[in-house]
Amino acid sequence: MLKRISLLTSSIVLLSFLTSAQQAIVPANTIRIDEGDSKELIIAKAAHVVPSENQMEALRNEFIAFVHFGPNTFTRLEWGNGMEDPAVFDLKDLDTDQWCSAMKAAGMKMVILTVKHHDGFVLWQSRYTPHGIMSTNYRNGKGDVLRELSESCRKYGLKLGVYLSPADLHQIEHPEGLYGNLSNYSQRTIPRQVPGRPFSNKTTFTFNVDDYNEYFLNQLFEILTEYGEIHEVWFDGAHPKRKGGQTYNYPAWKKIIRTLAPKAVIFGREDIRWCGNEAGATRKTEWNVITYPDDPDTTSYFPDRTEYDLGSREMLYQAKYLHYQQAETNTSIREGWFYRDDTHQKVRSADDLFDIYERSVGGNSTFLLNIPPNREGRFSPADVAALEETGKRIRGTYDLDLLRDAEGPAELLDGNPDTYILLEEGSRELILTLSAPVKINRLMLQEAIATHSERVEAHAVDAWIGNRWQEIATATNIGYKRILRFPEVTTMKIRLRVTASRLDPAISHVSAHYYQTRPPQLSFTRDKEGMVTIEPRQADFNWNPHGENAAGNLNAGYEIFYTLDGSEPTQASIRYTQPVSVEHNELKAVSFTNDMKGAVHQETFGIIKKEWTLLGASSQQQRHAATMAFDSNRHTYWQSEKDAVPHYIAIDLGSEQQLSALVYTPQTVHGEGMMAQGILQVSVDGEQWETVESFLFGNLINDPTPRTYQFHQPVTTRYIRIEATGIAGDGKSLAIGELDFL
Ligand code: FUL
Repeated sequence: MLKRISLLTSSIVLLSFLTSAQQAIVPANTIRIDEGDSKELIIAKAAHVVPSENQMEALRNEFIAFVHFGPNTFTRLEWGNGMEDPAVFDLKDLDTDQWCSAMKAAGMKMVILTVKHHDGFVLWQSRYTPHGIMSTNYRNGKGDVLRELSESCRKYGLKLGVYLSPADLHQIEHPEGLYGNLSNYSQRTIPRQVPGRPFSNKTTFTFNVDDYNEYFLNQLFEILTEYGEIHEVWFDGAHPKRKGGQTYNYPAWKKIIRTLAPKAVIFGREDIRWCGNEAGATRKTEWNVITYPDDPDTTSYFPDRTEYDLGSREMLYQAKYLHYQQAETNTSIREGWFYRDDTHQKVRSADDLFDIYERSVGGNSTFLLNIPPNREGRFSPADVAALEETGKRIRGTYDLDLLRDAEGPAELLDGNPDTYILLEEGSRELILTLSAPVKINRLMLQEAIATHSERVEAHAVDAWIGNRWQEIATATNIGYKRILRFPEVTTMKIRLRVTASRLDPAISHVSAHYYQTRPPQLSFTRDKEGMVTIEPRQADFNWNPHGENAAGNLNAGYEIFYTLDGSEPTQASIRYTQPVSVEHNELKAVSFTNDMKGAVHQETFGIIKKEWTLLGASSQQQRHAATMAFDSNRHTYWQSEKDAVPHYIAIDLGSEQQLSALVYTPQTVHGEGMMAQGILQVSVDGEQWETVESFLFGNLINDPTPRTYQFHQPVTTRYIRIEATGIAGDGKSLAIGELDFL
């Protein structure tokens, strides 16, 4: 039987329909598992774990912006070292209105600014350090990016969040730096008063903390009290370096945030978790009710959760605490988190962004997309165009509900997330009937998670076609939102079947939509002989980013065209029929469905590796031979023996070549052996080596995508040697998925 329930009557009705296992359980953000709890009771408890009000608000934002800006924008590095001269931040103009207008056009609801990245440089007028915008020429040292952005946010109706990096290389490296300086813990008043710079907010706090925690708390006080309401505080788990056994006094940080920013959710701690990758992938089943070994309300330990089966029944059975902690799917619109240039740095297409939007927002997660401003203080035109087009497609698809005139339970169709239908065991089906046929290829489903948690474990949708029900889509959980994608059907009747559930699920929304399917996105693979295969993009991430509704089956009847001279491919270019031989030039390809053009995919290939031979390597592990570093297969990799330093590889290219850049592809199987730093040597005889370049790659552990290092000037050589001088996370062995030279 269906239960029609509105919010007002829900608690009364609820009580009368609860089974005995459920009766004792009160919905809460965290529920403890007690010794001896049966599996059934654990699942019943999980089905009562609900988001807090702030978490619910954050879920409803759906699509939000990240802005990485700072010295790295000017040095073109992913990670700075903390000892940059502040003058490198050579900002002359800043147009935060332009950022906000582009975000609004994309349909974003909030922006999170990196007010301090790992290099420790601050983008606001902090009282507590000179290492920041106050020591640059921008507005004669009086500039404040957070101030300008907060004003633009008010103007454009966007919420504001702050990223304040706990890792702080300036405070680590500077002789008087506070990070890990082994200072004593003592009672300190926050904020510390600075003569001539009074605060208008007179709240004070006293905490027992050391120098770095005091510094961090003072800065939190500034950014949470002087820039209007802050809606998210983002604590990055990444640490390029640590020092002095520095620990973080998280209970104090939390106290300050909860007091001064009562509407803020905290990322990287109990409210919001990292989805586990920086590639824009969401798990096929993304549960937000997850497990903790300690009470998340009092613990300070929040490790990154990268398990694929997070929140599964098997995981829940091991729990000590069950907690609602939603995933944020964070990725960048450009290669890397900071702006580098408009020529080499790839920008995601609207096809790609819309696809990530559907998989993340429609996969029980929030889409946090980074758009890094350029050195003119603006979003580059390509980024703006992609944002505008993505917003247009989201509105074009989801603003129109094709079931708006359907007959069926009003609670599902009224657009009110607080009304829902409770599906009891034995009748977990819903039918929606239209008076005229509609063409659809998307379905959006929501559960009433604020009151009933996430309960659906599996579901299927049927359409009435040719006088019978035909299954058109299946998926696992729903939670806050599930978007189902399927080949288009024309129908007058839709049926939702919940096929597995944790207690009775409360469905609050069903709508149907139509998206004009685009020609497929493409991918390239090149073999050792230099032959490139072009095909529709498959999951390039082992989390199967396309989920069960793989994009592949949505596309039919497309053609692929390509160019090798750098020009934009059209239907007049060469049609792709079989693998193409690509020397070291740029391949651009695009797919067309009739006259509709897909997103251009491009890649600059390095010299062909057919003639390469190994001259020598420091060591190699079993099954990970040094030759795997250049076998044109990024799934195999060279791994050196631990501590066999220096780790190096020397290669004979077979003939003299002119090289202008090195491309390092890390292995992606595990986080070990990332080449954070190295030198490049050349030789005339393969024996005597001369160093010609040294390179630095940041953020490889969280984002193990290929890195390109452009040489200061081209080198002509037959023999090349690469030596790692630094491994990420102080690793002891080196791994190389693939090496290429452009
Ligand atoms: C990572 C950082 O190391 C990157 O630089 C970036 O800020 C990203 C959002 O998080 O872990």
